[in-house]
Amino acid sequence: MELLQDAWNGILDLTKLLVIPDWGALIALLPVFMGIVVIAFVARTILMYARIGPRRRRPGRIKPVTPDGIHMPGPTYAPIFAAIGTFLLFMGLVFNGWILVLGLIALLLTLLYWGREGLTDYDHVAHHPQLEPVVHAGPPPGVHLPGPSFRPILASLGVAVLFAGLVFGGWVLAVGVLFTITALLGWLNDARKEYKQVIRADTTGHLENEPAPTWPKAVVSVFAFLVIVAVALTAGWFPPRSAVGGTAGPAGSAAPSGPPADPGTIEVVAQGVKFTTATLTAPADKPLKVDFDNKDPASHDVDFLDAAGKKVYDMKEFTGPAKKTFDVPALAAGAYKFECSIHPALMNGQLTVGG
Ligand SMILES: [Cu+2]
Repeated sequence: MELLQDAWNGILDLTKLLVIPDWGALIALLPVFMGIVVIAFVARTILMYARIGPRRRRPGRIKPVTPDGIHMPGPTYAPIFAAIGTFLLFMGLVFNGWILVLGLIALLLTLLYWGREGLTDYDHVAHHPQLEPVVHAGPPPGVHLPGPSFRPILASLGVAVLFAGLVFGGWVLAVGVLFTITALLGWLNDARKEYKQVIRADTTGHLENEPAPTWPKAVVSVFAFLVIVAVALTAGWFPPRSAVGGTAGPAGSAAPSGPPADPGTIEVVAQGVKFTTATLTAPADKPLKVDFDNKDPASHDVDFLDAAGKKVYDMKEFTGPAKKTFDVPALAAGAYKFECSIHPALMNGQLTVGG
């Protein structure tokens, strides 16, 4: 009797799992169920392909026939090599150092190889007497093509200045924005004129072509001038700017005349995306302060790197013109490098920590 009861309880426990499932646990298993469904689907697809008759699986090879007058370049490994070269180059951009050099060389070699393939192909075609030059008769009737335009070139010039402005800030950015907006508005205006012509053509049946544009000499000259002025202003080449920060600028080099600086304080000035000095000194084994005067309307910082290139001090960058003082933990005696992490190629120098 006892045995029967136990068996019955066992059956009830089992059915309980099915009748009152633990929903939380089931939902947690959902990804597993999804995985099973995907695996089942893939397995079914593989099975289907496996069961297709051999005739359909491997149709007879059709020899491609190129139409008359059309030349197709032969197969080449150049794109694959170029892809490998580009891959190495991008790895180099991430990891820097010798991988970058290797990537550059690899990409250059593969592109040269590709160029050679192209030239071989061209030579092959060039001596082909039957090939006629292709003459474009213009668009077929009923198709309207917009005329040539300098707007895309102007717009890309504007965007180039804009991006330079994003890096260097200040007036360059302002001119870049102005340039880009002007170019885009001009482009929009061209499109509006074109659209009006097409609408008119619907009633008159005659589509007048816009006259070909002349070289935009005036626009390019004005903007070239503005860009030069903006670069000069941002870099602080103009006398007015050094007159504004005047006493601070030259005084930086004549620091001894001011109050004697604490030996543990390092003074750094950034102006025109440059540090005003290439060498700094500091005492060893004592906490330091960095007085950083960022005179630029761009973001800069001052990081210290040891001889191995490891960052031993990482300042938080800030946008000028502004002056901030930072605490730096004590450094051991030795040669260090200081740089702006945003413009390391333009802003760097040697920091000597001596006993
Ligand atoms: Cu910087």
